[in-house]
Amino acid sequence: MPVMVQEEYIVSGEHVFDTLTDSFTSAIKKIRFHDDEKALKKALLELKKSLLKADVNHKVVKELIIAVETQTKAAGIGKDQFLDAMRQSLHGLLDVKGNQGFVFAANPPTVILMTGLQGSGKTTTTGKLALYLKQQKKKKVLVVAADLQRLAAVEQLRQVTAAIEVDLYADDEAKSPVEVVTAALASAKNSLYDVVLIDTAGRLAIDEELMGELKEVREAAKPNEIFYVADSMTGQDAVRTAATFQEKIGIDGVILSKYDGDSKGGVALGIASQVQVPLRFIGAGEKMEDLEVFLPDRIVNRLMGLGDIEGLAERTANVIDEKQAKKLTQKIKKGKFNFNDFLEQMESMKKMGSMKSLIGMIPGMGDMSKALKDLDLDNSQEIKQIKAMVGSMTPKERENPDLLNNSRKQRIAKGCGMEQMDVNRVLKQFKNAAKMAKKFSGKNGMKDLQRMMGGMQGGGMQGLPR
Ligand SMILES: Nc1nc2c(ncn2[C@@H]2O[C@H](COP(=O)(O)OP(=O)(O)OP(=O)(O)O)[C@@H](O)[C@H]2O)c(=O)[nH]1
Ligand SMILES: [Mg+2]
Repeated sequence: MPVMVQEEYIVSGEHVFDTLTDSFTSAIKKIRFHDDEKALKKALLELKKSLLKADVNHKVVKELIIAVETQTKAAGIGKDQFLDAMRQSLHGLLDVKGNQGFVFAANPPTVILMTGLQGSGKTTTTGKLALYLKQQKKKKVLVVAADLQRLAAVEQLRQVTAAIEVDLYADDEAKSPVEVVTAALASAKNSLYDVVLIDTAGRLAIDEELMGELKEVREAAKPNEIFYVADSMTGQDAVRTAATFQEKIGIDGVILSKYDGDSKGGVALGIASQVQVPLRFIGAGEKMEDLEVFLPDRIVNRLMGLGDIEGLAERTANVIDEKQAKKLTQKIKKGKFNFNDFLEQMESMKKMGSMKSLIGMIPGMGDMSKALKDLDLDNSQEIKQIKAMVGSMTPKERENPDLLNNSRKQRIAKGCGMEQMDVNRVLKQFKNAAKMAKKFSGKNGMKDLQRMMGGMQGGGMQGLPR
């Protein structure tokens, strides 16, 4: 019996595992019939190629392919069996013994040593982690500037921590990182900090002298955990250096930075399976908000194109104000969504970090995220035009789009340097969007969205498709 391959089932989850997810699509499309050994072989070959292209280590690829083949055959060849086998094999690779996310020590402060090669993203990630702990976990965080190697390092950290309003311990006179760390910890205990994050100096390559320094800092700080920040753009090199750090000083978790770049998905699989240290967070952007907890389940789901509710929830929770969202729904219902609301929405979207990674997490929206890949809220032509138009409106016109008659439109067009025709077009689009929104504000539309946004604040997921 033919097995139909539903295209929409395999959405390409842009974001983290672009290449890998594409590989699923092409591989699975090739399996059309039960017991079609040839189709399975082709699918496996395709998968193998894509995994290698995604920079997954060849030994890991081999293991994965054998596991998928054996399991698919045992269950009877078919699309679903293939997907199940894939899911389980990926889990097998990503599930590593150890802590997940951030783990607090029984007796505060929880001390974390941030390590990694030069330029891997330690300082940026330290800031991101501090913001995460402050916003999502409501913790009092102290960041320690223990990089005395690079001249501007302390100043960089000063700017990072100032921007997110987190305390910094720095001492420009200090002679050694050990001195800074010792004093910082004493002060952290006195001032009852929950978490201390220590940013250390980078290493160009694994070098004995700096490794020695790191060991001294480790002795002085007695950290609860050592995090290794790996630049995912460096592919297999990241896996190798992580393994060396693990061997020389011992690491408890890996944070993958720069996952938004051209990094290939394989590095996550490589670190988990080859270094056997759990991935804890993923940094996917230069903004301080661009940090996500790494959960194997979440990544596997995203790989399989099922979306990522938890990741979405985490990001939206600190941006969307429930009351504000309710007010907005009311307005939309009454057809009163105006230009001020529009501008407000744009601002809160920007706060969420990059739109594309957010969209990719919504179930079934993976494909959309590809289309939106280049949508840049600051530089989109459309949004620029609307903003320019709104800038030329009087406060009354902003409140009430219906006021806009011909002569007002003419004035606005002049004010923002657009043709009246364009003003008409943009206005029409805006009205259509408001109409659509009104439609969705019915029983099952906006309400679900609202519940989704609201429910996320308390971490609840009521009413959401799983
Ligand atoms: N796109 C992107 N850029 C990042 C990310 N994380 C860090 N960066 C950038 O990478 C560069 C280096 O980051 P740093 O945080 O200074 O790296 P570091 O490891 O502290 O560097 P050293 O202190 O010199 O060892 C900066 O330009 C960051 O903005 C990320 O997740 N995405
Ligand atoms: Mg640094």
